[in-house]
Amino acid sequence: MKTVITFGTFDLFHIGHLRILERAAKYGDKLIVGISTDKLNFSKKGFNPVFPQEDRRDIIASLSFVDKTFFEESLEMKGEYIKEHKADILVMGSDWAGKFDEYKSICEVVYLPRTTGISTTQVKQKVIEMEKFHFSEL
Ligand code: C2G
Repeated sequence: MKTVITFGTFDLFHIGHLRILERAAKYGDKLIVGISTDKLNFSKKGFNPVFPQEDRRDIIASLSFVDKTFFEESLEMKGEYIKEHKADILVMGSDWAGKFDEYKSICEVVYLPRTTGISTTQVKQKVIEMEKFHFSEL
């Protein structure tokens, strides 16, 4: 019985998010997802996610292959979360490659390639451009 843990903001849930969670689930028998809180996002990016943490958590928790969710309050607490949830494998996207190697002493650490051509930032930009086009047509 292997437990996989992964972390993310998962704002404006999109196909890249779905794909990494699907692939993470295949590394074990149980998938646990830490959802970055609004406060953590504000502290690391300087702005709040579009969707509040409870909504982001509920969307992830509704996926059939996600067994458990919790709020990730701090990036530095990863080791504690890994131990608390008895995770055997930490899976993260390749944008974090090498960043969590220190946890190799307590679990396996796997970085998976990101899905190309999509990100929350790109979705936001696309909506802004579509809005501009829409209003210029009026
Ligand atoms: N992801 C992906 N492909 C994309 C976009 C994202 O595989 N096109 C992956 C990221 O690599 C990450 C996960 O989806 O593993 C969640 O991405 P974000 O919501 O952007 O997460 P982030 O804000 O980077 O928070 O402790 C780490 C943080 O909680 C990660």
